[in-house]
Amino acid sequence: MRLLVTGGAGFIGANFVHQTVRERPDVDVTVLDALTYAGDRTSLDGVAGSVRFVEGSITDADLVDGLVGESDAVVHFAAESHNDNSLDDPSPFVQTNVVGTFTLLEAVRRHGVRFHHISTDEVYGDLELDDPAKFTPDTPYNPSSPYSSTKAGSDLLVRAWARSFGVEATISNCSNNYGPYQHIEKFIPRQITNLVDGVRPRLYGAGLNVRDWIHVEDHNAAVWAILDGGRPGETYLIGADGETNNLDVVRTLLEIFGRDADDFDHVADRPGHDLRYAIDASRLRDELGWTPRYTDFRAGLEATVQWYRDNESWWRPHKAAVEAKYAATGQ
Ligand code: NAD
Ligand code: TDX
Repeated sequence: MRLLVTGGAGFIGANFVHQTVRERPDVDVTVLDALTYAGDRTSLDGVAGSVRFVEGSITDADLVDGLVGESDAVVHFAAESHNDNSLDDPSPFVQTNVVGTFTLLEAVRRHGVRFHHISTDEVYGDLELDDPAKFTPDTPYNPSSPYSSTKAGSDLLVRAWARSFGVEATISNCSNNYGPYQHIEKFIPRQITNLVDGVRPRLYGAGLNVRDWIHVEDHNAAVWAILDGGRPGETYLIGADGETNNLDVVRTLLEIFGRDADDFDHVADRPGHDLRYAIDASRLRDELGWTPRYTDFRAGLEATVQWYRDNESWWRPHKAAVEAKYAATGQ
């Protein structure tokens, strides 16, 4: 199988490429990545000999057409992915997430290529803290931020191309990922690298917002289950029943670092901050037999802390600039 992976130099995409090279030696992987601030070619160093890397944008129709024409399937991770950045400047979010996905869809339509679209639970908006409900594939779309609205737009394009043009497409909407190679602008690696530097973690608002954490390896195993057995036109929700509020995540990290439980700061809240996400992954579990392997969140966090300790050269060059940007918004 010839597989085109967009965004393969980013967090989840790079982990997907590592997992694929490790577990699927019959798959011939090409990565298409624009190497934005979020892409890092060194994240693929361990698999460089087994993967073809093409630097370019998913909005480049000619480049995309050529690469899709040489592929049997496309897994589409590439995106602008950070909510806080989308509040500062939504423009690249519209370009990459909406126009880029459209560009890929037109190419897979022309060439009759299987397409899997990676998306987020944030397209469903948020839930109340005391609501027993979780997101299901039937939950109405209700995105809050420029990021989640452009992801919602891209999902709807995929649904329309599947229905109107018969494109063989599947969609997955996953909850918050953690693990190696995550950009240090994101919550967990930001706090881990703060703690490595002896800096107090930064909690937006009261810290009661809930995220449904899943290890990136479990997300990517689910993506492979969908590629192998997913029904065209279908949406699969991916989550591992990992609901935890941000305060508890920070307290667990402080404990891992041997610091006092109150050794953190509350900072300015995110405008429009979604309260709670929660995934019902029954379809994925029942139809495709997927189960998560990383069910001990604390053990997963300890391993992730160790990864950031062992790979300081990967993140250190970006730390000062990331923190300077947050400081400008009081975060
Ligand atoms: P990331 O920001 O770490 O990586 C994104 C990658 O896409 C980078 O390598 C970047 O260079 C590349 N890219 C950006 N614009 C591009 C363009 N125009 N052309 C080609 N490449 C481009 O993101 P991530 O956290 O790995 O997220 C990957 C996907 O998973 C996204 O679609 C995101 O919406 C989705 N998702 C993420 C999470 C999460 O918790 N991180 C959860 C659910 C879904
Ligand atoms: O310093 C921080 N302090 C803090 O309290 C940061 C960076 C974040 N937060 C909070 C905001 C959120 O409630 O932590 C939570 C997680 O924040 P992010 O890591 O920015 O993730 P989130 O906004 O939930 O979105 C993530 O999950 C869904 C990914 O970035 C998205 O790409 C994905 O779609």
